[in-house]
Amino acid sequence: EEEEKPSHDFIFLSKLPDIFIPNHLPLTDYVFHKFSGDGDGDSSTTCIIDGATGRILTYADVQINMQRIAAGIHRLGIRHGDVIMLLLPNSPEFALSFLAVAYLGAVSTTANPFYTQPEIAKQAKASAAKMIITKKCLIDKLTNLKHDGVLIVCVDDDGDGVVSSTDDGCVSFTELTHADETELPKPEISPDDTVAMPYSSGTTGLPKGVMITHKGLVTSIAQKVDGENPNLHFTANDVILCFLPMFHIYALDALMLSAMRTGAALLIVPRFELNLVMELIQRYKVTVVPVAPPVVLAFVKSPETERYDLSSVRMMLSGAATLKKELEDAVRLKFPNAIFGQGYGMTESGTVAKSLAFAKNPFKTKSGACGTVIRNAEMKVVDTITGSSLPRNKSGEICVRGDQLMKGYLNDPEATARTIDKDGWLHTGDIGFVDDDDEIFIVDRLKELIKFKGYQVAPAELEALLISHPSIDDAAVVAMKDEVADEVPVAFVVRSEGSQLTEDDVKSYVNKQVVHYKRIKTVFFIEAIPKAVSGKILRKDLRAKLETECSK
Ligand code: 4UW
Repeated sequence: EEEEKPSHDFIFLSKLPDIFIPNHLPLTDYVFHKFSGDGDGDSSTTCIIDGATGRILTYADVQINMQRIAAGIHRLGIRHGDVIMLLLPNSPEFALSFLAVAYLGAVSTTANPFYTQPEIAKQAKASAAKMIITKKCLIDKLTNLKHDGVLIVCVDDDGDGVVSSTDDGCVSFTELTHADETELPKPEISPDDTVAMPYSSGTTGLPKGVMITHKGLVTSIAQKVDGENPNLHFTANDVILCFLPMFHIYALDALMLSAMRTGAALLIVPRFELNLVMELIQRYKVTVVPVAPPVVLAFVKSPETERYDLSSVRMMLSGAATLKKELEDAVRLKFPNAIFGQGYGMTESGTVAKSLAFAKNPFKTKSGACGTVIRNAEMKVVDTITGSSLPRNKSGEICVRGDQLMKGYLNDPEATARTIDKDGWLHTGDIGFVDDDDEIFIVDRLKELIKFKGYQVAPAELEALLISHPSIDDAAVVAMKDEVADEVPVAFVVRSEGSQLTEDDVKSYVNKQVVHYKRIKTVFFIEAIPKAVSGKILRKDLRAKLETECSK
């Protein structure tokens, strides 16, 4: 007997109408359109405030620097489609480099400056980076790459603009900013060219290069900040705080580029330090504070919030990880003048959802929701077993479709096909539902990904390291719940016969090879890793084991 199937998908849309998105434009033309011939922007307004030094760059400064750096990079042999790694902490140089690479039609692969030497080498090699733009204090981690012929550009640590002689074989960043922009004819760029290539493990496996195109990024920005009634209402009067890492899609797309599109000022801070951040909010009358859940916790727990004038803040947005409802309710009390809401996104898909509380004409929203699907996009929720689409209030895998999606993973068509199906739906690996008011609630994660304070930890990467140890026969890594970090990686290890390997041996072997948030917290020795016949690790069983047997 034939099963009864719904004849159509249940598709969810934004409550805001679709708009025209000029995604035929190269990214930098789109971002600075306000400041071009036919725009109404004032180029003498502030674009970037360097929180570390107080230095200010206007929109005119940023655009001329972008063009000069592009000319400088071109002069060093970089061409359309070449990959440049940005290995920089949050700084004006990060923003300028990203824009210059985009302007040239080249590709930025962004990496965490805290990565260890092997982590950097892996990404540089996989992405075939021809140049790395970095800081003096990080070049020791690049020695091998330099020997392999990768060009290293170094931002001077003193930042005084003096061209320092480069006895270390690196090009000085100042040499780029002093290049002649008239030397470079305006490069031809196609909307489908890759412009950004952050690394993400997606729903499974090792970190992969996520090819984000000009069209994709323009679409994602427009979905948030364009239109008569923008979903995320940034204006030229806003001062937007940016301590979230700019190498990650959240800050890159939803903060840096979205701020520039609207003519707002971006206050760049190298790292999150609560008192410094509150001091900056007070000094620069910050209006928008984008956060991740651990930062919300820091604000809520701090007895010192009273000592600062935080009344300028009108908007606080959280994203990148699950925010508990109690925490959201508590932080609202600390910022009574601010609208609080969430965004939900993914490296591969840009922003998926944004709270409509941030719209120019806002909607009422509920605490705990991570937003409503952005405009000019479609969302559906599918049954994880049958794949059929589900109606409101039923949980399943969240899928999204639209021009904002990545083009695919670099050199990995299989992983691309697993993530974006033949009908163009990107499968997020997140479990959630859409309620009667179009608000999305994420309730679980189907994919392997572990998120430590919103940072990605790919179990497969740690498993590969563990198995490379001569006394380890097999291993599996899963997330354990943690009060502060939300999730931490823990390992199940099968020792080889006769081995006396200890928990400390395992931890010190892995942990010196990885950035701090990938460090294994606890090791459990077991007889065998539970696996399906296909060989797939049964992570659910291990997570269940954690909750029952392993609570030590
Ligand atoms: N609630 C629960 C959330 C949430 C969440 C993300 O590291 P990635 O690949 O990417 C990000 C991107 C975050 C982001 C937030 C807001 C925004 O506007 C934007 O624009 C680009 C981006 O974190 O990790 C993706 C995974 O992180 C989880 C979820 O599992 C998702 O698939 N995640 N936001 N509000 N979980």
